[in-house]
Amino acid sequence: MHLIHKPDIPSSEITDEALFFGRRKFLSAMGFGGAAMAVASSPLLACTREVAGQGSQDLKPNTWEEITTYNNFYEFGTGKGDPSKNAGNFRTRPWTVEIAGDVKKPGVVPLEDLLRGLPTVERVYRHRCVEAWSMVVPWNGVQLKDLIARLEPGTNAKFVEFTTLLDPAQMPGQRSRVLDWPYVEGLRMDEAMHPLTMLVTGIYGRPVPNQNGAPLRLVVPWKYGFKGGKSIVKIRFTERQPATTWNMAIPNEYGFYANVNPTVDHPRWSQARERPIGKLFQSPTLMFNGYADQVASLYAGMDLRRFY
Ligand SMILES: Nc1nc2c(c(=O)[nH]1)N[C@H]1C(S)=C(S)[C@@H](COP(=O)(O)O)O[C@H]1N2
Ligand SMILES: [Mo]
Repeated sequence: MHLIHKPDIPSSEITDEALFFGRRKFLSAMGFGGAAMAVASSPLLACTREVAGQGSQDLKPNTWEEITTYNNFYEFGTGKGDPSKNAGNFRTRPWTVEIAGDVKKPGVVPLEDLLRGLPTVERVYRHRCVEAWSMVVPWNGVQLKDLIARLEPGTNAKFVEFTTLLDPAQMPGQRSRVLDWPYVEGLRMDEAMHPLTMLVTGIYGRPVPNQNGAPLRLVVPWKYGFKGGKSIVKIRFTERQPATTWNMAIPNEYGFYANVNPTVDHPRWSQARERPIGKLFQSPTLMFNGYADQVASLYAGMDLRRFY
């Protein structure tokens, strides 16, 4: 039953995102740990848009249509079109997040209060699924590190666990046992504190659509997409590495780290190349999804064939 998680056929939908680009003007390019990162300002949305990735990569965002109709969100079905079809009535307000574990400020917090006052960012990141397809997405949200700093984890907090919603009444996929529900993901504390790691609440300046993980999801651009848990209801600080859903389901295929690595094949397919959604041709996959300059140091001394 887990064989569903595999590369599939190309999508050929290409629509026009000129409207989005028309709103923004690139002002400058600046270094962000050595990689290409451009900053633009938008008079309409009054926010700063940063583009992060390796210079050799195409960082032109996919269309709204592509980003919101080609999804993995097994709670709403295993087909790429299922989440956009089945998540329409999913209720994401009101929403609370439980803060738990080794942290100074535990409790159940309304989402608005949790994020209130944190600096918002708009980041264009490459998004690479373990199934060897990729997209470029303009995410809106906050840096996870800013929230963590406010919550004040204790010194024994070595990992952060993210638990997502369990609600079979609203999530038809949870009525089948395709995965162990709820979907859980986790990061090491230094990964969680990395400035690239985001808690996402929007895409293209609009609220994040249900199928993309409303109202709150994780985005870690140097890791395979499955690390980015959708519809988060609990954030727990812990000393032990959390048991994460795909890693528990099929440990030899899905590691805890899940760093994008073209030299470590998935046991059932190569990870050397990827299929950019909306493009005709495959492209080579880059180490850490193009974010090696920023994140390789987090894994210095680790055997990345063992810790995949
Ligand atoms: N709760 C939950 N989060 C999830 C998933 C899921 O099935 N359930 N799928 C993951 C996978 S495999 C990927 S590739 C990304 C897809 O995000 P997207 O649909 O916004 O591109 O979400 C991840 N987060
Ligand atoms: Mo994925």
